[in-house]
Amino acid sequence: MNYVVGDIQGCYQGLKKLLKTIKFNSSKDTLWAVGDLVARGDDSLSTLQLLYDLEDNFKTVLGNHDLHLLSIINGIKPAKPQDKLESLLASSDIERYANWLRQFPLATMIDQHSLLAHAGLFPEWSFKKAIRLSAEIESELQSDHYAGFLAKMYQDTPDTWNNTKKSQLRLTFVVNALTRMRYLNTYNQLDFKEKNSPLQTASKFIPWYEINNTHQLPDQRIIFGHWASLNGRTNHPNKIALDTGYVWGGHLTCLCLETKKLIKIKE
Ligand SMILES: [Mn+2]
Repeated sequence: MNYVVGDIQGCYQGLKKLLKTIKFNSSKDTLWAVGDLVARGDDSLSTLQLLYDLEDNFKTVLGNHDLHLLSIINGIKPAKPQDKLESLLASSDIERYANWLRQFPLATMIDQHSLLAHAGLFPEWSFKKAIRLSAEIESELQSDHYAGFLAKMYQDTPDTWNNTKKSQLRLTFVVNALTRMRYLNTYNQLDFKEKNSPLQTASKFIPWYEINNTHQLPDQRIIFGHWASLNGRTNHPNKIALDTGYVWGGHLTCLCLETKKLIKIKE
């Protein structure tokens, strides 16, 4: 079976409980994650240990917190106390985890019809385009100069997509769209200030998944995390939100690709 789990964020006990609930068989099943494996939860170190030990039976896309961890490890960003990363950062295995994490993509196909990306799919992109753009980031992250790439990545602009510009700014937009996006305005500009659910938000902010993507085919679906305040609701059956805020006292949600069932656990 293939299972896709929402944002784990260092919630080791929750992850263990989920794997037990779905009777996860680490020699037969594959666990996919939407990213944000670490940060804010109680035990990011044990979480990474468990996932790392699943070897080829675990796959993920990277989220903003995962990239942030790589930046902390490389001295680009300070660790925030609320991320609770102290024991992970102090671990003698931290370099091994960093080198493991930076092999993962920002967007990937998990079956013929399903795209996985932490924040979602920018509405002007096809699935193929997202995969191609993710590959541009992968080659940066997997290079020897990846810390230099991370150092230049932190900014909110450009907020519009410019297809032709081959530059660091183009890569910054790709990272932001795939790992941080929630709302756009009517000009398809990314907005990073608003984090609430659409029910509590002014209508000038449009959730990315409400914008018609003319490239998305009827049989294609997008699976994403990152947005806990959605609590799994998009009202679009082919845009599947799996972050249901376990780390904030909500549920850890998991989709079984074969049975299409959602499994939810609570602390
Ligand atoms: Mn996130």
